[in-house]
Amino acid sequence: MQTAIPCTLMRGGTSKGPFFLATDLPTDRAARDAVLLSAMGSPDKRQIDGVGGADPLTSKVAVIGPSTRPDADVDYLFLQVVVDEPRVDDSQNCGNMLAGVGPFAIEQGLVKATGDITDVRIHMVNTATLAVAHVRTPGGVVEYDGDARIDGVPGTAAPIPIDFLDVAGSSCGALLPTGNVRDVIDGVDVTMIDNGMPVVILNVADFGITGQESPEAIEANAELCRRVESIRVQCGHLMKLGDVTNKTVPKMSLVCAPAHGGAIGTRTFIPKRVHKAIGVLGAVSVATAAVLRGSVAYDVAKLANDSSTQLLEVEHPTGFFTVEMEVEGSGANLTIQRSALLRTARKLMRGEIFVPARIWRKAA
Ligand code: NQM
Repeated sequence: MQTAIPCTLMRGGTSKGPFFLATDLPTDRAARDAVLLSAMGSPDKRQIDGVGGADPLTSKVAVIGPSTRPDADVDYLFLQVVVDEPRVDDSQNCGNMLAGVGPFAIEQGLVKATGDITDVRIHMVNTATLAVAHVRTPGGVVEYDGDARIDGVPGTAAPIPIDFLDVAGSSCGALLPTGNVRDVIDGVDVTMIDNGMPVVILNVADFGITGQESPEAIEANAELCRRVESIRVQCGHLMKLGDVTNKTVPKMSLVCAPAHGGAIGTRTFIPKRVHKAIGVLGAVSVATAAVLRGSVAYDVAKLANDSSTQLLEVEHPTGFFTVEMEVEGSGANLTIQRSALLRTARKLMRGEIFVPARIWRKAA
């Protein structure tokens, strides 16, 4: 016997995974996690007995419900289902899956379409922060087709611009969790920053690479990975994230001067595997560090100007990620007025996921 759970499989930005209504999952956390592990096929590096895609970027789940906050339309809880461990992690947000939240919420009747563009105010539960997604809804119906292109996704789709309203210090309590623009860990200069995602910025030169290597080549460099992880665990405490040995934050972004006409080059550990591109909020944090005078990123970044509004192209292994930033002040006194970016999403499948009834019964 198996239990059927309604769900919609969506691509959100450069990620993919099932979207559930909160009411369709067990309310108890351990029970919910057991159901999701079974649905995705974890732990197993191939996730052969589930719908997970055997990669951190395709082993993601979004849980959506009516907002528990008066200033938002819906709640969005992001869950990272660890591919090869029996673990579901809610310690980070995901700005890619976020792109699917507006369309899903409208199609599920949680938000009413209003005119050609429907603004969906999203309470991102993981970080208690707000985003506004602008979803195309001509004739009251979500439009997926369009001419927006994002690196890492073939073809084009309808644009979903997203504004982040208050993400500075989302997980660490402050944009600069240590109060410093720069610290030294294991003899290496680092910038610890959280503008939507806790990220530790490192200079590639301190690790003997150029920053143009493939993710696979970097992952194969065992000594580099060991050094990065040692710094990460120490930074976790300093960033007020506690023991991060088993957490997916902070991310570790090794930065270099741009090589393809952008503002800064990156190779980002998320945190054990190297991202094939860069996470959305990870890119926002890196872009913020790039305009932060005195930071490790500022050292290598090439900014078009020093105005308070910047369009920054963050280079990554498969292209560019464009972040729009509006800032005030500088150095440790920098404040963020606005961060915005463009994503696309696509509904791929709607139906039911089946989990063994014994798992659901244990959950119920
Ligand atoms: O940073 C990968 C991704 C992400 C997260 C990761 C994300 C973000 O590419 O907001 O989108 O950093 O684990 O989906």
